[in-house]
Amino acid sequence: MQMTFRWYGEGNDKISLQDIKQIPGVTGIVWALHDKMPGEIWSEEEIAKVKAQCDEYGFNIDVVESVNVHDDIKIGLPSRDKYIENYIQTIRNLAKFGVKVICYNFMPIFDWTRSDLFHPVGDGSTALFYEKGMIQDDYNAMANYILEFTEKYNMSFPGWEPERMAKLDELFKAYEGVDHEKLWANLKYFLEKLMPVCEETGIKMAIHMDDPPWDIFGLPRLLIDEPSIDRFLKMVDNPHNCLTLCSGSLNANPENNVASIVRKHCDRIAFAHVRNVKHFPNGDFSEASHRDCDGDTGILDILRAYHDCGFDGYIRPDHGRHLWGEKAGTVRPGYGLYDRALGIMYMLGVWDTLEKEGKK
Ligand SMILES: [Mn+2]
Repeated sequence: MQMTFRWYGEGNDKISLQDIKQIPGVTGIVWALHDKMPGEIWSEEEIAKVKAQCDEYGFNIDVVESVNVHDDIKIGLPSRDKYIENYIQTIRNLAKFGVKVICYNFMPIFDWTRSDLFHPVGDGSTALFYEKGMIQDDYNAMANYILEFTEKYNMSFPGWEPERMAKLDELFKAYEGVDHEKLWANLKYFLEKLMPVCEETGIKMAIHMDDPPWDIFGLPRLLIDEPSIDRFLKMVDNPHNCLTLCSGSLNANPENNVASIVRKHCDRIAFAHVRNVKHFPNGDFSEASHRDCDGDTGILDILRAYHDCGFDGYIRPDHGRHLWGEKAGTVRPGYGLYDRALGIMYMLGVWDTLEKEGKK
């Protein structure tokens, strides 16, 4: 496996490449052009700039997270073909700079969804939190909470572009009639158009799991469990149609066994997100440290599964807690420096042990 670290870019992330360089074992930066709206072409000049910044520290830019998919593609409007053309051009441009994996998601309207971004864990740290009772019928309350946060701290979150969020009611109207089957069909249409250029450039499209893995606010969600992953891979059965297997997203539903999905589909996992989740009896959940016993995700089983399968794809710690003075305004929610660095050391500790044991 190849260890990576997500970075939001110069001027958009308080963490520097110099900081990341000091975490042992990181070879690649997971990056994106975060000022791009879904549907816009990423130009060669813009990509070259990030490549030069990462080159300076000896990091590869093999993995992009994310090239966001325009709503018209998810809704299946006639205008989708134009946006798919743009997406294909972006794939070609990225391939010229050595990019190998594109992580994306196909969630309608909202990206990951939480009710509290800085919830006390109990030891002085904070973490992302999902209160089930708060994410039911009223999408405006949840959206306002996130948008007030991003405005107050002058931050933007991927998938939460203020331009899109300003038109929430309109967006919900546009998605009327897009049920699960329609959304599956639109995803298939999108991927089938992309596969020839993926074959030509070698780029793998790696869909991220839906987070949380169930319908919210009446919007359908597709990548939610093992049967839906089976369906997705079979629907477009091409080695360039891959997964970003996100352990934390899937395990928000405690019925999901992530390690068993790894064993079943390891050859189609291009990118692994490792995140730990702690469940509460009422259905709420909190994100937790990467240490196995701090959550319910089965981090050790998952790492062992990847190791047993000889996984040689990309991996990264996913969301971490906010530690040691990291708080709202100083850190991107879930993307502080310290807990993700600790997560890497934990994962490498497990991995190195498995490697050593395997050689005995
Ligand atoms: Mn993830």
